Amino acid sequence: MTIPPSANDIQTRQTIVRLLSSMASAKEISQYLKRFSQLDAARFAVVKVGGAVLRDDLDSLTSSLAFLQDVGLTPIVLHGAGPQLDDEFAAAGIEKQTVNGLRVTTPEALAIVRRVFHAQNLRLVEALQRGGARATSIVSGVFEADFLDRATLGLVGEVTRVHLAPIQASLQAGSIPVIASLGETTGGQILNVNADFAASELVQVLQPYKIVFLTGTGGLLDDQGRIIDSINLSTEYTDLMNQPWINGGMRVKIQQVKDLLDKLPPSSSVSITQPSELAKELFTHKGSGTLVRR
Ligand code: X2W
Repeated sequence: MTIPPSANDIQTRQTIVRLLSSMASAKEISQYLKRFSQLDAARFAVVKVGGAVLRDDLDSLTSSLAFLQDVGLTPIVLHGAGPQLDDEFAAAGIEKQTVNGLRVTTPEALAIVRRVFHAQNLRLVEALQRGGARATSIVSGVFEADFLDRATLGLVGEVTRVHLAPIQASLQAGSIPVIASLGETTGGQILNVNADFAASELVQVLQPYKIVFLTGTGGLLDDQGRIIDSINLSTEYTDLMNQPWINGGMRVKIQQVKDLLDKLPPSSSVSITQPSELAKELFTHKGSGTLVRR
């Protein structure tokens, strides 16, 4: 197989070839590489990284993303910071309050949200740079937002417009855009935006070839705690949502993925996996984690 010229370090090339050939045939991997390389950079992949992944799996995440850059591909990364916010709220003695999974955000809480998002963003960018990758920190300028429900949720935003210029600039420089899910109103008020919602808005604008959610669990789990390979929403959605073993978090996730896929072309799919499986998900027919189709 041919590795694009950006993988110019012999050792990196050898590692890549070894890693890939252990997952699937060279022919299979080459097909995907070729397909991805022909796409416009902004159409390759949006990877949403949950805060739990940043906390528990930063090394795998960093090497998986750097690996993509080694083979000449630049994913667009959007991250959350949920568990880190929980910790900081607890440390500040602020009680966590959520409505439908969204964090009620007072002005005092927003100060923490901004600080934590900046810190987590920088943590990932610096880890990528230490791992030899190029990465650009983007904590503002992408998500224009409006108050979602000011009376109930306070300083929480829903995205009204996505500005691609900062992302395009990063991609043109061959640098991985690492985006925090903070929004800003036209009046300049910063708002806390749920990272899955922000990812969904970004994906609707970009319509990338691959949409990947990296989570701590590495996929959606069945009643035995095993990862479900694939879900076809058109035939399985109602049945799945009626299962007693589907827990609250998973119900919300399935609902969010369905809402997202409903707004995308019928051929679209969403992959839910873990960082160490990202290359397998992207470059093999079998994939990894859970593939959700419409
Ligand atoms: C989220 C933003 C962080 C997030 C929050 O405050 O927790 C709202 O709920 P994960 O790690 O991707 O869940 N915002 C409004 O979504 O992070």
